[in-house]
Amino acid sequence: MSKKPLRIGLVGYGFMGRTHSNAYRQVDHFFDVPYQPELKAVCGRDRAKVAAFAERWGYESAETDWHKLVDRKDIDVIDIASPNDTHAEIAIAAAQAGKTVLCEKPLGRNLQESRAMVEAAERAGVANMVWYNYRRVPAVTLAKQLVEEGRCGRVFHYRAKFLQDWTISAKVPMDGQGLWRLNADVAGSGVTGDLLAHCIDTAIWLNGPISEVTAATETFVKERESTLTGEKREVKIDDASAFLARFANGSLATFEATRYALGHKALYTLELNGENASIAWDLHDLHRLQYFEYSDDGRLRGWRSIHITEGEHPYMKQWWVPGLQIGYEHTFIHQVADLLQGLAENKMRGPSFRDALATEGVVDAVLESARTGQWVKCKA
Ligand code: SOE
Repeated sequence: MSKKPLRIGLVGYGFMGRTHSNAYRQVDHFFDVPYQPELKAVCGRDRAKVAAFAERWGYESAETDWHKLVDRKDIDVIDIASPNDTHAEIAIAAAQAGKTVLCEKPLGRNLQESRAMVEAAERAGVANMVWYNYRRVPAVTLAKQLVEEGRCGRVFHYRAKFLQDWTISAKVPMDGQGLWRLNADVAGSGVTGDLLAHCIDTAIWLNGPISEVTAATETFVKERESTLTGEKREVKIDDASAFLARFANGSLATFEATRYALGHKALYTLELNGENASIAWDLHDLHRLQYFEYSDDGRLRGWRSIHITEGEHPYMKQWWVPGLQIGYEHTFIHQVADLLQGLAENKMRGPSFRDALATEGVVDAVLESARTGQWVKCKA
């Protein structure tokens, strides 16, 4: 039976453009989805690069002006995978044009942009989703199921960190592909919006709203050369960010992110400690979930290291046979599978723009607290 097409218009051909494109191409090989994604067009500023990307990934056409993409009648979904300073304008125009809007994280560069995006999507009544992909690591989805089943009981602690080391050298320039993350005008913030946003999204999903924070940030390298002008520019992003938080459920949390933790490339770890059970996960070992339950027979009680490859585990029935693991790119495929199912049932799976706004509220509070040295209440 032929499936209904879902015609995709992607903006951006960098790292995230590749992860999304791969997901659209792979999803129906593994998941029994109600729509068939059709790669209609990819849009980017550099004509030669966007044409090469279209050719490689099988997009039917390439555009260099996103306005044209949004105006096209043969496109159902605008997927924004371009740098953060483009998110709000494109998302708002796409919503007004009645498209389904997907956006890479973070939602906007700041709370104001993010609020405008939520308002535009909700006013237009269009389906929307943000690519916080780590929710869909099967081990993390299992953690969510365990929490929802009430296995942990009252939660006392949440702990998360996201450590990288790629900007330690003062010679790393800013601006241009990938390096726009070091320019606050483009990115909005540094590791708070880029890395801690992931930790915050998962934390809220697993443990509920965060009510207040107290934070410290640091910029270790104060000037970097711009690849665009060749001149030195002041670095205005936070290179490192750490905060304490209180959740609405009364639990206490610590969060840390940096790009200066030598030896760590993408060490995202999380841990939740409840009165009956604890859960821990590590992106460098993403196919395992660590679980400790007090009700186990005392003689055998200890941390279980669960290899998440069984058919009973979230998403895993669709993949290989037990014992064989999957990886990073699959999280995006899972997100597309959930997107297609949600659209068919008119019941979108999160994170929605509004869910992502809650994360932006925490990011904003962290940055304000780092500036003022005060505890700050989170508001979205
Ligand atoms: C930064 O290096 C980065 O690519 C983030 O922008 C992504 O969101 C994260 O998943 C991996 O690291």
